[in-house]
Amino acid sequence: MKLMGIMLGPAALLFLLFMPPASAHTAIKATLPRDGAVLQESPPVVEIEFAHAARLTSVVVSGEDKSERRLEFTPAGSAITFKIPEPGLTPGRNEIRWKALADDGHVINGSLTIIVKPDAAGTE
Ligand SMILES: [Cu+2]
Repeated sequence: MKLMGIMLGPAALLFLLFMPPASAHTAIKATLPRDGAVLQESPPVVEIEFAHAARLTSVVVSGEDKSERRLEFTPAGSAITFKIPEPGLTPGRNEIRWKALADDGHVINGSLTIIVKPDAAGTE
């Protein structure tokens, strides 16, 4: 019986793909109120602070009824900290989703959740 050895060529070398460093763009450093905060009422302002300058391009909020509402924010240009005045959060769970353009040109996005106690007075 003849053994027909099949010689596999030397294993193909794996070349590492060039990966841009993850630190090139920015990320959220802090928000106010913080993600997951439980409040008695909608906050007068929501602040988003990035680790590096970015340009916020879109902020939307969806509440318990899942309908999306676009929120205004300042400033319009590149900044570290953005303010969303009078977000008008509704009782229950509010998910605020943001998109931004980092200074390295990457689109970044994220969300934070703020819960307004459903039994808060003065809601309609
Ligand atoms: Cu980047």
